[in-house]
Amino acid sequence: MKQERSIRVPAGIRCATAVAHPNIALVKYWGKRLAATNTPETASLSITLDTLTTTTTVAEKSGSDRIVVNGEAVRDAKIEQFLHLLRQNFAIPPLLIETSNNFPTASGLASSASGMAALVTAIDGAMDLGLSLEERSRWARRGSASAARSVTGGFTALAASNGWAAEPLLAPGEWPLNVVIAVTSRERKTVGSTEGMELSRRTSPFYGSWIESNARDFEAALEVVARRDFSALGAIAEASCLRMHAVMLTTDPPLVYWNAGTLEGIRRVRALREAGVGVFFTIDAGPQIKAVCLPGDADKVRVALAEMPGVQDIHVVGLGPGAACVSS
Ligand code: 2P0
Repeated sequence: MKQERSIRVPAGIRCATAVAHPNIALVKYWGKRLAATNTPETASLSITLDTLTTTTTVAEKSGSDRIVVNGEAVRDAKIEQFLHLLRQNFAIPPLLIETSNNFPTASGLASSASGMAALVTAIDGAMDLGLSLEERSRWARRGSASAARSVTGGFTALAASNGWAAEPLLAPGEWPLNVVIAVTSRERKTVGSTEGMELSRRTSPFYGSWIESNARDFEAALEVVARRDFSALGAIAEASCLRMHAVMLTTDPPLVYWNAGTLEGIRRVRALREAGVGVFFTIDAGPQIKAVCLPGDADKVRVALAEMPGVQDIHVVGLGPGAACVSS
């Protein structure tokens, strides 16, 4: 599908626009085995969402790179380092990069995942790098490990067994679920994930047992996704989420990403489940509650979370596709 670009590009200039969606890990990644290559310590399993979108246009230009995020020219160390890395491997000219999110940036809604996935995909399209899906995922991982998973759609695994490239498990339509996201704060987080997970690795007394439990959770999750067992997946996902937050809370200095709305969201999801609703929660490096549910229950979950004090926004989303170029 061709889309209008928000920037005007003269004819003959190499350019592409890509769209990517955030993903939510049900078995979490928190910690790096090798920071130099951004190789995770823990395998992860995620679902890619649909209507939350990052749109990124890349065009060659003269002079130096220019990065525009949500309409504002910025210096972005993560993107700049990533471009430096790519240029060690490919001939890439100075670029105009214009990226925008239709959801809050850097507040625990996985904007770095969709951002890096869209960026790699747009650069691949504009510069004709000819990357395979696996190569694109591996490059996205070098920029931000969770981004490797947004290159693919639906249910995705990211593990050493596939050389730390994302592996699609189920297409979005093969097990349609909904995610109700209650935004309890729009503020940018004070400690980013990269810094936070390194602090955890160095200081949390729970870090070793986190790595061990993650390996078990990942294997079990692969099996329950294959047989589409919703309640078993929920039990694994909630345990993985809470163990990751136990590591965060026992980091020095402590990483407390939750607020009062986050705790109330956990309470409400558990109450809904006791009342027979098919739902489980997960929470990332931010205060937002993500309630994964069966599509027939999405409305009940939305109402229960929307009524919570302090909720600023509610998104009800389905599972979506991997990153793709929409024009080049
Ligand atoms: C995840 N998170 O699995 C976990 C859960 C946040 C909590 O992946 O350093 O932005 O760029 O590889 O990918 C966020 O970490 O970190 C993340 P880097 P990233 O979704």
